[in-house]
Amino acid sequence: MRQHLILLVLILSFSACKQILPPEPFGPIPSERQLAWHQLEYYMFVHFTVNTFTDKEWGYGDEKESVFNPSELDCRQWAKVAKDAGMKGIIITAKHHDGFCLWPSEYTDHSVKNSQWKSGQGDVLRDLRKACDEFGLKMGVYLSPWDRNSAVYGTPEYLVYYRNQLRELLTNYGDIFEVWFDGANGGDGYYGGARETRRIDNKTYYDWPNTHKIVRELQPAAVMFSDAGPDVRWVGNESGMGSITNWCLLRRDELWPGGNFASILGEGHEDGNYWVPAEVDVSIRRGWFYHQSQDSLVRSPENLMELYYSSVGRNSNLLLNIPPDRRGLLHENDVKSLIAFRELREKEFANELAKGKNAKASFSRGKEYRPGNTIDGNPETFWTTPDDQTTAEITIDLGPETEVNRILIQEYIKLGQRVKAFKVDALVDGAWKQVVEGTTIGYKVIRKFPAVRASKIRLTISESKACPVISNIELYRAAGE
Ligand code: FUL
Repeated sequence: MRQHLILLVLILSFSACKQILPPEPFGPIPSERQLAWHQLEYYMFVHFTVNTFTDKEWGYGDEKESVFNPSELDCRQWAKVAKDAGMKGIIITAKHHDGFCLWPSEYTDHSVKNSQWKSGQGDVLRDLRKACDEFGLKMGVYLSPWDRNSAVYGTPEYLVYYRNQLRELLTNYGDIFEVWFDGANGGDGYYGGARETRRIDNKTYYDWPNTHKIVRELQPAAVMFSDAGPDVRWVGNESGMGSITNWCLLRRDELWPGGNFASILGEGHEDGNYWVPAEVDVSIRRGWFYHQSQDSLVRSPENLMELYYSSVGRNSNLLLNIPPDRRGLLHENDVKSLIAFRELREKEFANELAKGKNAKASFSRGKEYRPGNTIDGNPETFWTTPDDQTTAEITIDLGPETEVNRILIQEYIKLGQRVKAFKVDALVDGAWKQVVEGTTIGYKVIRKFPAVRASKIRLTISESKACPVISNIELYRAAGE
């Protein structure tokens, strides 16, 4: 009996030794807060302030507080729409460049507390917090560094003011998932009555590292956005276009908010030494703020679907701006379009075709890392190859010929972003036909191709920085070509 036991222990420890280890992470990897952010994918931007009532995009800073007077402001409506639209959170312009605060800041009179709205007793941030909690949404804040109202803007004293406001926002309104630091900076403004032009050196003036410390201290789970991160970067345009080649990596120390880096930010840096993924911010209308003249110029559901492919489909998150109108409500036209976009998206990705099928690979690291892990619906399992194998193919056998025209691919980014080039082929009438050519993958890519009747789909990783680690592949037949 004792001998049997010893034998069993020996066998067990032998097989434990044989267990093949996963690859080591390669290059920079996302932090926990960045991983959580990636999974949000799609959330709402809300631009709302005095501009809504003055019909401007950038307020000068001399607007009377009394102009802010929404007749039916209802953050519940915003949150309900966001939820119904399939969004995961809301980021609000707590303060835009005009300096007007949507919360009753202790540090200025230029806020809702001196407006007509709710006789100065209102607090948009408080209302939004409640609404986000009710609908299970995350909440984020935009606090414009440029302040055209503040008399001290341009002096060191302004930093104290700015940081005090940041502390208020990060202390009094529950959990914040993202803090949005805009890059627009300096120029003419009211500045407490000076009415002049003030220029600042955006590389040094804001002393960003010390502001970042406040966010880490008060909201350790929040990511910080700016042109240059530190956690999330701007995509470099406001038209909704993620870059096809998109590294979640950046040589962050070479960049700063407001610098002239738009052309770099789409692709990121292949050799970046920090994980700083891209966020696509874009408005459902021409302007960021509400203008009645744009009521008929709301993006159509089909156009929003294109934005989805060029953002989420290109390894970026989508921050879609829906500006409340003068009532303080999201306009009917915007709501209609958003909800129809959700329906379109659901239809587009209704029938996943790869799950439960058979997958084979040219190389595999061992059974824990088998090719089937890419189609098991579990984001924590993945297919990978031996360490020295940086090219490989994985083929999904669809069984009977099946029409396909979309592919979704995800790397297991906890181990870094690795793939530099890939292609997709379909086996049509016994011959391989290339349907997609791609570069990077990252958290997620979704690619369209003309519908084919295929019995097999093959993904070839043709270039990778280290052995490829793929967690998910999905195939769809969306309506249309
Ligand atoms: C820009 C700002 O100047 C716009 O007004 C808007 O807030 C946009 C999201 O960022 O830099």
